[in-house]
Amino acid sequence: YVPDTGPRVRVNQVGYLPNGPKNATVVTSATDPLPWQLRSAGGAVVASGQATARGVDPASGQNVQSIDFSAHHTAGTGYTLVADGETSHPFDISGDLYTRLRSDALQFFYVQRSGIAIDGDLVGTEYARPAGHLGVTPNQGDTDVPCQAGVCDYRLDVRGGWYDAGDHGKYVVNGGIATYQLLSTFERTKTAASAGGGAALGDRTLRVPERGNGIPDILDEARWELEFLIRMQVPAGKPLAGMAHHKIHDRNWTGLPLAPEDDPQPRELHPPSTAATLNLAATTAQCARLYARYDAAFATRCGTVARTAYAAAKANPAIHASPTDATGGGAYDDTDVTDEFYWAAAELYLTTGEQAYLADLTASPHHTGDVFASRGFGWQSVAALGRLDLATVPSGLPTAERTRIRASVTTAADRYLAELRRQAYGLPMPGDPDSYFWGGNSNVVNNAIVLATAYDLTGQAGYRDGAVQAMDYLFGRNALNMSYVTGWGEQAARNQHSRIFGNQLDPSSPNPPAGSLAGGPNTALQDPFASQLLAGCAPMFCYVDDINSYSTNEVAINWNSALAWIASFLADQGDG
Ligand code: 9MR
Repeated sequence: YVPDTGPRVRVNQVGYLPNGPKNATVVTSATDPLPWQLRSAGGAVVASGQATARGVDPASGQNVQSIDFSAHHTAGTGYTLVADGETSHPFDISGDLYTRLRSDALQFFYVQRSGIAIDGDLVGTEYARPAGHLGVTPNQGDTDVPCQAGVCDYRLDVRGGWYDAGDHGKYVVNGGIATYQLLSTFERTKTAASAGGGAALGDRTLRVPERGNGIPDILDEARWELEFLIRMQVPAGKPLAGMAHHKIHDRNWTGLPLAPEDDPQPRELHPPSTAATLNLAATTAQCARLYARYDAAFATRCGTVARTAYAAAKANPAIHASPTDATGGGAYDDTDVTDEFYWAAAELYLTTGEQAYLADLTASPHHTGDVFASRGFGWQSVAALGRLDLATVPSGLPTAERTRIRASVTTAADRYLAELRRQAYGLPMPGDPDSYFWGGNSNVVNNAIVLATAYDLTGQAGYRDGAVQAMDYLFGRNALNMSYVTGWGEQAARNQHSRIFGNQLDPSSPNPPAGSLAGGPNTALQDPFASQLLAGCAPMFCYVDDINSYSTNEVAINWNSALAWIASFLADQGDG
């Protein structure tokens, strides 16, 4: 299988910020440096220079050269880059490049909502649908859901929240990191100089039904999930009270497409887990500090849940989800919850200032450990979430501690910058096969978030440029010449695996909305479609924009939450 990858000059198909870095990659057989030309929409040569030969790039298997045209600052649309007889896809140079990405990336969450009708007047009639999983036939949930056999003797109302990804499951550990990243997107606007106080993320910036209620829309969106996460807590008086059920999903896997309201499967609560409980504690602790000025009663409720969940996790520190519990939904298993404990203690400390939480986080191995792996962080390794908040959220941390914690962020950012310079395609991730895994695009973004946070902390332009340049890879500067964000770039992913967005299989079903991030290349080829089609692929080629390939081409809330965070950062950079 040889995909059509179009012109051999690979650019960020969305474009470049006028004063930002501008890099491209040429696939070529030439080993001597190639001349390049930047052309305006009218075809005039506006800049030219010589590429740098990079040899064979291990991640793609291609002989490549890189082009740096950062010195050209003039805004315009329809630029192309020409080298080796090839003309790139067109792109813009503009300070407004990412303004709309901020809301597009967040829009995904509204369309993924469970338990509420999606309003076509807000997001387009193709996305309008009745509420899913409110107990209306043929649905069998989520208002009165029993446990799996033998797990509990009660039923819970666990309506609401977001569908996790292309399936109809709802998982507390993945809801946790996604909620964290939305809340962090908002909190950053209060702490980072370049966010200008956050006016761009207010009430009426998103197309959500709550717009105009006096509360920033991103908090309304995050609350939709927080209310669900809180419902997953084991009620007082029951065994393991205060813990959170790990997940709720269908008894059996369903086919696709399948609109949520048409899902006939029985829904089941799966056992509580320590990891889920700590995700609940961490996000409700964030909630308690961020909603206080908008809805004091809700903030207080969150604070109570955070404390009870954290206490329950400490009393039950090793109840782990089973790796084999993966029928009808994903396992999201994890046997090391030291990072979840660190993250939850950090959030509780930042919210309450209480010494007991500081003592717990100080005693954690992650307190002084390096929490920034080269392959980024994700739902299973969340220590970085705590570390980033300890570095950025105002607190009573002793000065020396804060200095050390902030230095750990810039040290990691320095490593990601070095990696990005090593990579011929400019991404802040290593080029070995193991660095291309299920959902890895979000880990690329998460490393960009560390770079962006280093910029927020220091004001050093090199970190901002690194974060900006990392996005080039996602928007088309890659071996497939493909943007992984729907609606963004000439050649973009649009057939992501999803039961809701099934256009490839049923023309009456929509494609994912603009701003939806695909999981990305995965060398493990963990679905039958990809393993048959892509066997033997070089890492960057282990991806296909086909709805059947769930292990390379799914949408997911934890991937779009990373995109939403970095999109908001990018939008704030204006003509950076
Ligand atoms: O994102 C998850 C990835 O890290 C795991 O390797 C993979 C297999 O367990 O599962 C991914 O999460 C999926 C979940 O299990 C079910 N809903 C869809 C998620 C995205 O593909």
